[in-house]
Amino acid sequence: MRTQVAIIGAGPAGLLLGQLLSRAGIDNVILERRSLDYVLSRIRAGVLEQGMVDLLHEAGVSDRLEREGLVHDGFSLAYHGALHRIDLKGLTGGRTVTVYGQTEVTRDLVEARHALDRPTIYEAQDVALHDIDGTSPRLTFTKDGKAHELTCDFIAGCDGYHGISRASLPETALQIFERVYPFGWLGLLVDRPPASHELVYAGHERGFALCSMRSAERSRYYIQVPLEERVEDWSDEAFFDELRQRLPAEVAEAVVTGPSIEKSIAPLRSFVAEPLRFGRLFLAGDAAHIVPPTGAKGLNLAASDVRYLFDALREHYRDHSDAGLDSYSARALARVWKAERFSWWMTNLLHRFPERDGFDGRIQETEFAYLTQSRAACTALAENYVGLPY
Ligand code: RFL
Ligand code: PHB
Repeated sequence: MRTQVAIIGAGPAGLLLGQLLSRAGIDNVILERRSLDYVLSRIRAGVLEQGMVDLLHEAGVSDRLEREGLVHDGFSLAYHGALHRIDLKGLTGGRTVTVYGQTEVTRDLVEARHALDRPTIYEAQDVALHDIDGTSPRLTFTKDGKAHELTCDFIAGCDGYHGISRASLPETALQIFERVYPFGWLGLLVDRPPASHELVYAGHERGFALCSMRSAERSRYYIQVPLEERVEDWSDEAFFDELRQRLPAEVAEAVVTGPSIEKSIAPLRSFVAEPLRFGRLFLAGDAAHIVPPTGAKGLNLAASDVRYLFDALREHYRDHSDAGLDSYSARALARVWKAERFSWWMTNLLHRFPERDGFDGRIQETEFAYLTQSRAACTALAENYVGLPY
């Protein structure tokens, strides 16, 4: 088998890159380790920046998003019971975010790929990368017990944090920057109307809590939990009890409980591997970087990487210029690091850190007080939350 761009991973990064390439007439094949059902059932992020919405539009996959996505003009921060609204639209000259689940983005991209009849090989096992330094890199894999080989011009490593692309590189080729946080988020999805029509991010002495949503009838809630916690030990009642204790009274009273349809724990991590290019392999999305979910940036960063990588590949094939490929890593990383900084900052603002002392606590309180009193501070928060320009 031969293609122009071999994409590893059918998450949002791989599917979006595939869609943009296919529409530009650039041949591509996606290899995915999991089954289609598994890919479509993953519950993850929910907030899209305008830049990502625009890119989905350019990729021709925004019809349902435009119908069903909820445009949010602002969100609230709560701290020890006090609520403070961040007017995203007012503070950023009219910019907003759109609440639309990653699961839906993935479904739209899978359907669009199917409509274009482009190949995705699901349940591709033992994917291995070869000759990434040469002009004709190859991937080998097995499918249904049979060995296959895929030759290509370029490999896009869109296979997430636990993928094979980054792991195939010699350790000396990479510089790793990492921060592991001593807690995770326990998330719960429920078919009940959200507690508030906008998101509420709450800092509390019992720990962080977040009220989010997927639609007017489906809510997504998160609470900070210690890393050792097991999801089996959290009944829905215990979850809602803890959630309410961390929210301001008016929000807590509006939480409508119900049986969970999904419940899982995600650890929090900041991570960047540099650079994003090795010969003919390009890393994009979670394969190269992770942010804690507090700033709602993980999915959006996958989209901005894909924006830069797609432009670079199109330039290569259409304009016969490699300038974009040569600058891909530096361009993408410049934006990645700004989102890393913001996500780290917002995580620090709102979480309870077990090892922290009184000084740290006062600094956190003061950071929140400053936000409630300074339009400049809120503007800095808002411009990062809606997404810095590509
Ligand atoms: P993905 O979505 O992880 O997709 C990677 C795909 O690659 C496949 N794969 C392989 N395929 C072939 N061969 C191999 N050896 C392979 N190894 C892996 C995987 O099966 C998968 O299909 O990465 P991508 O496309 O870069 O997209 C990034 C986003 O998914 C991610 O940034 C966000 O979802 C992060 N994230 C969240 N971000 C938010 O902004 N808000 C959230 O609430 C939020 N919650 C989450 C999250 C990530 C989580 N992870 C990674 C476990 C919750 C979780 C649990
Ligand atoms: C979500 O709805 O899953 C969500 C929203 C905002 C975040 C993180 C997750 O910051």
